[in-house]
Amino acid sequence: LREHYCIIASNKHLESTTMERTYIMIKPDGVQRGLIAEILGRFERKGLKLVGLKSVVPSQETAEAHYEVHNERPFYPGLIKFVTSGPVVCMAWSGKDAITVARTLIGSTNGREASPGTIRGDFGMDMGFNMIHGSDAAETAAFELGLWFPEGLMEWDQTITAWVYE
Ligand code: D4T
Repeated sequence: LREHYCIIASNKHLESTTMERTYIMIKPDGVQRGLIAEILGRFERKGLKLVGLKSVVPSQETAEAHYEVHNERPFYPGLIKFVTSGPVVCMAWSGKDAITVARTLIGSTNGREASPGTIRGDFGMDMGFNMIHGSDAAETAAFELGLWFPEGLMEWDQTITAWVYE
């Protein structure tokens, strides 16, 4: 029993070191197309924990900061115009390897190439209207969560966690 307990204790320790938070955003096309519940439900059913949720019309400044890495690219002006054109849904999800898990749920950038079963693969047909954003690395997740949720995120215990992670 003692040995078993130690394994559980050490697994828990290991898991806590890989817990991540990621910034996910349903873009204006996803909102306009009525896909909020469909998209949010996929993250929820997967077992990720919701630690931030709101809807805003992004300001020019926030959109430019978010996409700063692309500011030399030809599609940048159109991208900023698009993302500031109406409401987006800002979400923060937490879980083990949450950044990669979310990117897998989302699928490749271009919906025509994204695998069926992914959000973009199931609902998207183009690059510019790809419905959703997900942080691509730990550093970008930290930056984006701070940018979109300056008020901070929710801390709460989700009772299903014991049935999601072994
Ligand atoms: P995001 O960042 O929105 O999760 O998408 P990706 O990580 O899958 O793709 P990205 O950073 O390369 O592109 C950001 C954003 O710009 C749009 N885009 C991209 C575009 O309109 N035309 C293009 O040629 C590219 C490469 C789509 C997503």
